Amino acid sequence: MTAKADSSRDEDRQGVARFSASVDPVLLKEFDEMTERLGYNRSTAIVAAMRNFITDRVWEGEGGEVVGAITLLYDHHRGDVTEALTEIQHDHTGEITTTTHIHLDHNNCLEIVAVRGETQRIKILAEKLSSCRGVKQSKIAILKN
Ligand code: NI
Repeated sequence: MTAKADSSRDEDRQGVARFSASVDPVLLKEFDEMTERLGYNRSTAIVAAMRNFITDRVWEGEGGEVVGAITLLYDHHRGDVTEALTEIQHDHTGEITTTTHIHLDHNNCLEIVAVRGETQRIKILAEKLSSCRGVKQSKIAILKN
């Protein structure tokens, strides 16, 4: 996936900046289908995505203490994912306040890892958990404490 905004902006209209971007056409098709399904136009959806990106990532660049949750969906039959996730969590007892495990169905598990700690440590933990082989989806929701 590549998304690259270039610097050619047209700010003729008061309060509106225009820009062009290069994206994977398959991604653009998916994006347009989703925006249409949700009843947005492309500009409104891009604005929402930009705001979410800023809100979701602002904590990463600021340092200090953060709090939040790392949510993971995985199939516990796949490889040693359960053991790997447990191992990672045992290496981060200083940052993890609670872990809730929900057996969703025969295969799938949902794990919500509540965290509190220094930005860089949380970033490392979130990266390790979400990139663990066997994790199908992950969502990192971190807030500035
Ligand atoms: Ni389970």
